[in-house]
Amino acid sequence: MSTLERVSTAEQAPVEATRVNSWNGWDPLRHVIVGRATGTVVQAPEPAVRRDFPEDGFPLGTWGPMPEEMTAEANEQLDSFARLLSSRGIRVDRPTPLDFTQRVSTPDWEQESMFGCMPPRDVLLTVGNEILEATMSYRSRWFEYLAYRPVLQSLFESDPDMRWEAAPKPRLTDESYVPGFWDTYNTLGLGEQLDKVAANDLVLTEKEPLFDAADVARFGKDLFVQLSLVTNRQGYEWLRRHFPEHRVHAITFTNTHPLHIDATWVPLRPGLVLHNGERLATPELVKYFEVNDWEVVEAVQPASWKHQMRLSFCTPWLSVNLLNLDPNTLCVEAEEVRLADQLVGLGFDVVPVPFRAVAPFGGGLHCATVDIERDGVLEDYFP
Ligand code: DAV
Repeated sequence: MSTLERVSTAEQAPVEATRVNSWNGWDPLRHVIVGRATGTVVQAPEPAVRRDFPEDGFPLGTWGPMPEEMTAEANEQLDSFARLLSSRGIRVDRPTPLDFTQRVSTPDWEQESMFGCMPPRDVLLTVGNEILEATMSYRSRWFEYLAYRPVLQSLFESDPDMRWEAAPKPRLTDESYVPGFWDTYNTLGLGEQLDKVAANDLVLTEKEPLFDAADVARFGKDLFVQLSLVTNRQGYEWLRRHFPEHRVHAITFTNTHPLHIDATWVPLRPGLVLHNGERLATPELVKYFEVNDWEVVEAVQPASWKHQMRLSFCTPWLSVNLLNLDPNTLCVEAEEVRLADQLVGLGFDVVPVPFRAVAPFGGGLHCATVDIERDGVLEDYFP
């Protein structure tokens, strides 16, 4: 049926066909979710996380909406990024914000606030035709999936092959967290902290499976799961059993505050991974890539972030938090000129995107998006 006939005959707008399909981070992008800054709060303290920004009006124990002017600026950059993607023919969906200042509870706990609907990459994991809602491990993020339900519902209605999955909702009782973790951890020296990271002896216990979607890096048949402050071994184990057709690896890096893999070990195209060399990979991981003829390139230092770190819990290494439009084209934060030069030298076309104002809302260009459709099929890049 032609578009014209459809318009003239349909009383209700027909559901436009969509296809959920994405196996890796580099295949040509067709359809994506872009987060929103609207309503984001500096969340109330909870066992898993404590915000402490004494210089910026939110000392430990206080919480509340992000400053209005910061939210507006972040939304401008997110909206113009969404327009840029649309102008390249990529379909863009957006989450529906809730009142994130509201208190939430389950039968086991109450939490004074929620968080927001940036960054979507933390909450949703696309593997092939499946979109999986992560467990999350912060009580403030327990209900965050609700912001994505309108998009997921419409994908479910328009794509008969979409698999819509949710990992078991965690209880998040006090037993899921190491008591007094932050008081102890913050007094340790660098070496002791790194030992704990390597042993994944961090804030989460092994009481139940916990993971954030952004701790999973997708390389076709291989999925790399970073054990972190938000992902425990049980979370890895759940993912391993959930994706029996994949090789699922648990990995760590020398990062004292590991939170998501996508500013550390970043797939750029088949055979090329960008590495934040400040966070060392284990010899086993490096070897796995090398024996399969992958090149591991160390990223140049990030540009200076000066005063742009206000209320941010990310590091300047958001520089490497890139979004591939296809295997040859990368969206790079506009001020990361040296990184852009490095990537051009590696043969990429670079699309500069102003995105600094989004960082305090939880991430960069990769964090702020979730793949819905990329061309391509499941391939084994580590045969
Ligand atoms: O600076 O490594 C990145 C957060 C990505 N979601 C960092 C945090």
